[in-house]
Amino acid sequence: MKISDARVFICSPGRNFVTLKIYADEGVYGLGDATLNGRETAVASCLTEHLIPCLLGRNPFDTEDIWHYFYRGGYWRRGPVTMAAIGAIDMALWDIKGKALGTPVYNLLGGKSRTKMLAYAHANGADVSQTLDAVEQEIALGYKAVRVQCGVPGLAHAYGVASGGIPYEPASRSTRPIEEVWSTEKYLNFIPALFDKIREKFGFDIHLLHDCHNRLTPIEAARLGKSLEPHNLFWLEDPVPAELQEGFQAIRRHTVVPLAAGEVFNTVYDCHKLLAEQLIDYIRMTVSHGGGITPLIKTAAMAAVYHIKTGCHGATDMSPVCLSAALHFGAAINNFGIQEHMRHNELTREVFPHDYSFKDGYLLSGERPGLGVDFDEALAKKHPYQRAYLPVNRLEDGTLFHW
Ligand code: GCO
Ligand code: MG
Repeated sequence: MKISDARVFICSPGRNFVTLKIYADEGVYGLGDATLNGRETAVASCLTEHLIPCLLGRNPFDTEDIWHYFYRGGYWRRGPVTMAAIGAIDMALWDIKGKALGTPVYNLLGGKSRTKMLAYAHANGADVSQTLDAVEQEIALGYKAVRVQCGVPGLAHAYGVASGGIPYEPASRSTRPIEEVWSTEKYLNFIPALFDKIREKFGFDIHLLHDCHNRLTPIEAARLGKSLEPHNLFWLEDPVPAELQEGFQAIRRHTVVPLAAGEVFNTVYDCHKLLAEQLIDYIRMTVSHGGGITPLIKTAAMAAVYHIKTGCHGATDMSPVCLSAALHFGAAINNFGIQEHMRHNELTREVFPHDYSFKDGYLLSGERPGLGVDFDEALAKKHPYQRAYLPVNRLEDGTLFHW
């Protein structure tokens, strides 16, 4: 079998997606998700200008060698743009393999380690009462795990909070990034009381998660973790920016709150210390930004040595192709932990028809050969790419801060 062609599509059915379609000479094609929120055309150009020309003529079954050819063979290694491009190629090749062999991808990764994957939903509101309602709605939909984010009194915007009843994603289609204003003091004074109210209303049978979105220092994160200990969080996510892996040591010294990190990691070298020193409990890399199924299987194996489970990133900027790949990966590995589930809108679901499904708090990978996702090119064409930006964050005195 040979790769005969590969094409990149950028569409915007409500938000931008970059999709790679690789064609093999026996009429089989595979799909990969190359979306990098706010940097879509950079990945598209990396693929079309640099990687695809070296892919043509290769045997799509050689996923291991092709991955190393692009990772190790490219002198300029790593980085989100390159790794999202390599990740899309790898995903599409596994899709081709599955289709050519007539079996779902999980069968090629070790078969089923479980029948269903625990999923967490998003509940967010501008204030406590809206947030409590949002948690109630997600529980009513069947979720057993809910990530909770809430507006912070005194701040116009808080990370993860929707405005006007729409999901807080996607990035804004403004000419420049929106600027938000942040106060760690206001946030830290507010969050413990929020979780008091949630536990009071919903009890301890529901898993609760919370994302700090990189905004704390290690000692601030330790203080928050300690104050949330009575609430048995499933995890506290991205308490500090993980560029400094050692930054987690101080948090660990002071609190037993489970920690999750890794949605912005692109290779195992972004987290090898976090894993080997047991500084986190869940690794959040996912298939697209983590460079594909091929490296993620190995990262998960390394994590398993240290009792660390997976918790793949699954915001709507992972297209259904990536979510499906994450579910096949999650079905196959032993140390699956949880899967983020931010529901795609109706139009996205039409552009990417798929056979994975949600039932009673769990996601089920489909049974179709390959990844079980298709791409409606004609419909995608009707929704062309529009430049969009993630926000920029400043402190109240104007200092540029992490978003
Ligand atoms: C999450 C993430 C997202 C990111 C988004 C950026 O936990 O799902 O933090 O909300 O901000 O994926 O593109
Ligand atoms: Mg996050």
